[in-house]
Amino acid sequence: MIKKVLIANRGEIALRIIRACHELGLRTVAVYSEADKRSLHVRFANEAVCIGPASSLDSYLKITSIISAAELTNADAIHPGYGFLAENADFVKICQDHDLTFIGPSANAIRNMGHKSKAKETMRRAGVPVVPGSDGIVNSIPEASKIAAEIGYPVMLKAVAGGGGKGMRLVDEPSGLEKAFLLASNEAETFFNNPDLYLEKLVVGSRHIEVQVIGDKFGNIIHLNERECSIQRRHQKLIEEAPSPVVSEKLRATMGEASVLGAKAVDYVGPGTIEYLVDDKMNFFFMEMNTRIQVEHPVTEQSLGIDLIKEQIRVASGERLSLTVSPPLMHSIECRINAEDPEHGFRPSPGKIESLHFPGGNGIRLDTHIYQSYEIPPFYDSLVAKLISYAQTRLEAIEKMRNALDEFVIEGIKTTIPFHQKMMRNKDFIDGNIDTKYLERNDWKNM
Ligand code: MV4
Repeated sequence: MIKKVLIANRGEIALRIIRACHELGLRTVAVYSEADKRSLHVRFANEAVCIGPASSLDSYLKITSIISAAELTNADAIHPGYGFLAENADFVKICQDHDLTFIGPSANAIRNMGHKSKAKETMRRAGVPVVPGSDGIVNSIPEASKIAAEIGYPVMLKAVAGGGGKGMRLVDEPSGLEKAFLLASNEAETFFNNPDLYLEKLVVGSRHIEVQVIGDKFGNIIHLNERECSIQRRHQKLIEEAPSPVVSEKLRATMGEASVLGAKAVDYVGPGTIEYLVDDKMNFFFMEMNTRIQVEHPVTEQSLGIDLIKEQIRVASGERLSLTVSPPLMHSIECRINAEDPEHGFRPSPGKIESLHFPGGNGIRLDTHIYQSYEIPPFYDSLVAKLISYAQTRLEAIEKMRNALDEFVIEGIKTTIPFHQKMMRNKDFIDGNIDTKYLERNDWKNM
């Protein structure tokens, strides 16, 4: 039984988790860096412990400080949120060694899905469609060129320790392979301390569609439909929605069933996401599995009328799944409001919020940690708010989002609100004609 939860995170997700804990009657402990002492997660948790200076490496990523804070406050569980330690298998083991319940999947599941070519092999064996490519690591340039010739160009070289686009290279023809291999391998070594690469065929005209799954400790695993996440910029999602405007009931069932098989293959516990590339013929291919609660979980929640964080805590404490598979009830859209200047290449724009007005009304949800006179520190992620709309139809959800963005006032910093105001009036977005390259091909200012 969990009684007191330490939240090893900051910002909007720390608040989101604190609220869910309090609804469940659980006590909460916030941890914070010196830069976050005026943050709302510190005020709204029952207790708060300062764990170090501003730098993430010395605070939110510092395992010894977080474990000490949990022991000092007698917490019995740790919720990692997303980012930071959420997908660190060593951290899960250390929690277990200290009799702390890690609110998330097993260390094994995290490790298995963190190695991208092992993850792909696990999924392939479970019956999940994967992109044709190498069986595991490609050890040399000659081996890579042999496999590339077999499957046909263009191909992608990807880092096994990668994810999110780093250490990834597109190769159009045989002459480009050697250079791409060396560059990708070097980048992988620099970013992940692991130069190993795998190779696969390029999937063209693709959308990013992901399936939410959730499992309990009794081996029950269900899927909770898909999210469309194709509006991205440099591998950063900007808009997500549920359901996808292009997924039929039949495809939803097929992708859902495949995702459950994949999650079962790693005895998955808690909420997780299976990411797919979906090509122009609606073939879907496994890309990676995220073994955490994701930023965009609210669109699934608002589409189904559920609370994923509460369910995550319940299954971590050993309860049976209480959710069931059901078709989307509502359409929900999320706009990520970042402290960035979209007029200048989305460069970071931290600083003091001088004036603030929140939108509201029927079908609007706002997950945020900001308040008037709050100072956004420059050390962390630029996400300052998630604006979520939900309605019976996609068009109504877009209309509600448009109004909410127009009402939203944040002065003192630049935000991505003007970008979203444009997108919600863009014909291609309204028609659902979007793919992962949309923002590369189109300058948002001219849309
Ligand atoms: C691909 C691909 C096309 N073909 N793999 C990007 C991040 C990483 N998770 C995998 N990524 C891709 N892998 C094959 N075989 C295109 C991408 C990709 C992408 C995927 C999802 C969302 C946005 C993207 C932007 C550029 C490339």
